[in-house]
Amino acid sequence: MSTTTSKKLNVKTGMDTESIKADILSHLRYSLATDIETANKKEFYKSVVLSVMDRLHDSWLNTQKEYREKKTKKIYYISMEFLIGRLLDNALVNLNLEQEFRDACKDLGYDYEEIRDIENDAALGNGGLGRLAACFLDSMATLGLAGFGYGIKYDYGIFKQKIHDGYQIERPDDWLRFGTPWATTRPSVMYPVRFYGRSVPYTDEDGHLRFKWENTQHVYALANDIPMPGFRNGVVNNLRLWKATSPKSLDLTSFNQGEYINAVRDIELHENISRVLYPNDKIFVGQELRLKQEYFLVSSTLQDILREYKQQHDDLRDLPKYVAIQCNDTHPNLAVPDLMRILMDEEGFDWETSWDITVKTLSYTNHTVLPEALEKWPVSMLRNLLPRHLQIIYEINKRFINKVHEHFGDDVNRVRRMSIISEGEQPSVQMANLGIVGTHKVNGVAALHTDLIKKTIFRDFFEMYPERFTNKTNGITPRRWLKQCNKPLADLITSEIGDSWITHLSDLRKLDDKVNDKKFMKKYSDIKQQNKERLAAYVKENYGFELNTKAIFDIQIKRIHEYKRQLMLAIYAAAQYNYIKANPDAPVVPRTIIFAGKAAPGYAMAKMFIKLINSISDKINNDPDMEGKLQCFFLDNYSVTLAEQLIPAADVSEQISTAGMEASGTGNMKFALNGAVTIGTLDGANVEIKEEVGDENIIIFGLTVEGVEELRRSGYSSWEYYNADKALKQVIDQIRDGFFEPDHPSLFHTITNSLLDGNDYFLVLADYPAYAEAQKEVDALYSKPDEWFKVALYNTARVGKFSSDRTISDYATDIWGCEDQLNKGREYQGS
Ligand code: CGF
Repeated sequence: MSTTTSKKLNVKTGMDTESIKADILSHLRYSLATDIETANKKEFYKSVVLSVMDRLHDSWLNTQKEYREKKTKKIYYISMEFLIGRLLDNALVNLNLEQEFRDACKDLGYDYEEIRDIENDAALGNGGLGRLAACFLDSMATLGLAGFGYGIKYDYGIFKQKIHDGYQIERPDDWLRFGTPWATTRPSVMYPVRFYGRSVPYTDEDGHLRFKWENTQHVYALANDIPMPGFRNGVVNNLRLWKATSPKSLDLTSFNQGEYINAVRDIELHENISRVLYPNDKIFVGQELRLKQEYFLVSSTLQDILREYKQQHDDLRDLPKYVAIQCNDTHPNLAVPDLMRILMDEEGFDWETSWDITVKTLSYTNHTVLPEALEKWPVSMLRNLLPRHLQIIYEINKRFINKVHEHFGDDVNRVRRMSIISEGEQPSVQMANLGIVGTHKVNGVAALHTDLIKKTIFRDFFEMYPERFTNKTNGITPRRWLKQCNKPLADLITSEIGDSWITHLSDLRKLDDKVNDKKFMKKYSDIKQQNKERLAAYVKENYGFELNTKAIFDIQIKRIHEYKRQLMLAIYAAAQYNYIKANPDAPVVPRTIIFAGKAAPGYAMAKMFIKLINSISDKINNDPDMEGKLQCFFLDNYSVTLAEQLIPAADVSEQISTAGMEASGTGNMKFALNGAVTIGTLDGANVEIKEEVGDENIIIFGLTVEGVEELRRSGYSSWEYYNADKALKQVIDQIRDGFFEPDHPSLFHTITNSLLDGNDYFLVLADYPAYAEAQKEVDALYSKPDEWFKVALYNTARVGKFSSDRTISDYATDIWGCEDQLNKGREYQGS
């Protein structure tokens, strides 16, 4: 199958090595004006990607055409974050062209791995929320759903983290410095996004009171499209990322010198909207630029959706039949008033009709119960920036409060809790409340989390609208998180049970039978060892550290946050150090503890944790008594690409959040799939992982959600725990007294104060004794390799539920009303 797509470039979209080579050479010459003799690696990488794009374009266009012709219901996933990482491997895996491209690179004198490593991660996200969105795009395409991502093309993604003298330093992530060959700019798809102005009442021809949003300022949103191929099914969906551009280009003749400079500066200001991703995870900061970004995303996306809709359908009242819009967290929840505004002010519908369409079309995902993460925009800011929207929000609230009265009677406190507008000194719009009232489905991201939101933060709403609440346990794409990142394991599995698991992850259950197959188990454990060695080589090359590959690789990678309790693992590392020092001849199971993760730049405590981990690491790694027994490292600049190296090499997965605080987690799923044993609390999706793998195959410790509540209620005193556990007390004293930082003995007082005088809100001390016991269980199990690898294999075999294909099928069925699109024969069935 080789068709000529562009005569000028003489590019052929053949699937064989020879035509791929021809295309790479052709792109070097005709797209990049260089040649194989003079090109550098970056240019070679670019022409490789352009050659991949050639092979995607036909399917990309055909997929869209098919959706149009069949009037397929479209799913729009709106998210401020898409943490897509690198795309080359993923595209080649999904196109089934890995070998051909490898061979082509080799024949042209390049090593594929080296070329792949040229690609900057598209790090347009903070963590779980953005990575989830990326996994969902992969699954929607793989399941053949007409699913489109909508986000922002930030010039700067999540900051680059450097460690200097043990401290986190942030550097801009200039990922677009040399452009990205994956994105196609579409000058024909550009929309004005309006801000400021005022809402002006008028009476229409039928005598109805209506409103116009006037005197606005605007910027343009310009579409940049990135193809999202499904796994070997010919489907290519689209991720549309908006870039802010100025309303008009400069007319040089009309400016004198001063005006010219000001005008250029204005362009800068407009374009600032898509300049940088906010690096805050789970903390609401409330800056106007962020609000602008959110509306910029919502407004451009809704304009795009409705323009497309109108090209295919006549009646906007059918919108919910053909369109489902999922808001990823509250960030896109301005879609509620914006869709209302468009339907009423621009399309002339009355309130009731507009409301009916809006609620039925939209749905919203909640990702956290942490109150500090919930968005509350000051009314004053909205009044200035989006006056018409604020007016609509007030009207929504008025009508809603009437309903609350009808439903619950005159319960003033309840009304206050449920109101979309909070009262107080600075009244604000509670975006979660707006999302619940203005959409037809609200979902949590793990069973426990969904139960919690029903019982706690959204309890009143659940009592009023029980049918709106639903659980959709998160998932991960098996393509990236097994097939791609752990090729040796993927190949072994395929050789044993075939490759249907790639799209039907539950088929991995067939591996259950292999636990008694010695030959297989040998191969399985060898692969873990190989992966550890691969990681060691990577860490040596990139960080200069020497990992002990005979040790347990014990890994905690995630954002640095007090509730995730990196501190607990750091205390454990220090306690092990003390133990080895005090018992130099005692046998120990060697451990290599690895941390990675970024702290929000303004989160002082999290940044102090990083420094502490580095100080403890220095102490351990520089002490000859620890050799062969204990190591501890903090790897800087955690990214999707680094995760792809770390996860396949992990023996132990640290999932140790305070129960009730981690909504789901998705790293926990990736580790388990790759055969790491979880040490964790009964929090988030750990609960469901335990159900799937079996109690014997996961190491659970510590307080449950109820235990946490009970302990807090009955009067927790961290001092008691401190005094009761000698090893724990010793470490806390050392941290407090400067043992790990002799030149600045009081450096870590903020940490020890929060643990003791601050009464340890995250219950590190309360859980520590159980954690230390659980770590002993890890040691004991690891000392019996046969047992260990059985447990590991049960993890690989039994976590099929956590495929994002399952998650997306659940959304399609229960929220988006497009289950008919599933299993349309487009999906890959395995060879
Ligand atoms: O979303 C998170 C993640 N850290 O971004 N929250 N947010 N926002 C949760 O904390 C995780 O538990 C969850 O897995 C993830 C995706 O739903």
